Amino acid sequence: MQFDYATQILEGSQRAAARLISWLEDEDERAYEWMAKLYPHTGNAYIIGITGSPGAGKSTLTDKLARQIRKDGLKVGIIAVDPSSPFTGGALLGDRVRMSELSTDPEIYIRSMATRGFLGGMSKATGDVVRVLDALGKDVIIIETVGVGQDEVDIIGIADTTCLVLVPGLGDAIQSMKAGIMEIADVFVINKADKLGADQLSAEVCGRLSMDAHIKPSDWTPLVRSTVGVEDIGVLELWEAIRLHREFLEQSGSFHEKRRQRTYQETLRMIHTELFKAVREALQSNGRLDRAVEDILEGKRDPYSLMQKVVSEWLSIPQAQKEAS
Ligand SMILES: Nc1nc2c(ncn2[C@@H]2O[C@H](COP(=O)(O)OP(=O)(O)OP(=O)(O)O)[C@@H](O)[C@H]2O)c(=O)[nH]1
Ligand SMILES: [Mg+2]
Repeated sequence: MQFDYATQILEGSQRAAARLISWLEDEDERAYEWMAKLYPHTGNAYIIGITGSPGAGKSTLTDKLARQIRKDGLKVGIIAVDPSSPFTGGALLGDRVRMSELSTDPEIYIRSMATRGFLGGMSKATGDVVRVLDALGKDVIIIETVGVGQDEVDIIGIADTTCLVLVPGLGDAIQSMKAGIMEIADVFVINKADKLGADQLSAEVCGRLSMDAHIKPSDWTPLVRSTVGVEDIGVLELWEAIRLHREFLEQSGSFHEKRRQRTYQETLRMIHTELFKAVREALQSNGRLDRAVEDILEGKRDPYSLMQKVVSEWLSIPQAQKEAS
């Protein structure tokens, strides 16, 4: 009898979840059958994005926030995307990031993912892992990523609440922020509030936000919270701010709209990935692409007309022939 990954995961098997995630990472087609079965059981978890520059204290905060959330009896999943430094608590950084205390709590599942090597893109892979953890019964899923606005990790598209972690002492933080970065945060976290310049940074962010609210009124004005991650200070307040944002989303109808947009993007991305994979494999397997590249280099043809030809061929060939090619 075939091992039933879907039932195992729905019953909370972390081992089955880990295997399915590996298949997803490898773009192993066995994953899709189980993902399709799990899908109706997803959409329940609340997704928090923790982002910010390297070393801002994202892992430390994620660790403390997870423990805070556990106090409410909620189950937590953590996805660390390409962590450059290990989690706190003398944790090991290997294939999976482990946090000494957290890893002994069976209701917390931690998975780290390296950004390299995902043909389908990091956003798709992260979205897939979110769904597995969701099906596993996690109530809250925290995604830690470095930086924001990279297309490979579209945290804004995945998270319900995005927290941007800022730290004092990086010069004129607000000035140097890339355009648009202020807009992505639902909650600003001024971490390392034990350091000089934290109050000033907090005031700068608040000032900028009230200016923005004046120029472009919106229904949600981001909240600003100060934390000292290493000492677990301000973490409860951060969790409360996230819950306030969640209430706002749910009451204003934005929650539904956000999820609609996400489903739209995710569906498109899945089709894009599989379609591209099929075309790429077909072009590479029979050496056609190599020959075409030679022709292009020799000036016999150009990539634009080749592209148009390939696409129109794919649109007109019946399925059976495509599989044979
Ligand atoms: N002084 C002070 N240090 C902190 C605070 N929070 C974290 N740190 C320290 O900052 C360093 C980086 O913390 P991490 O939690 O690994 O930061 P990160 O943002 O996850 O780092 P990357 O994943 O490498 O981008 C560690 O040495 C932490 O102990 C804080 O509130 N105050
Ligand atoms: Mg980290």
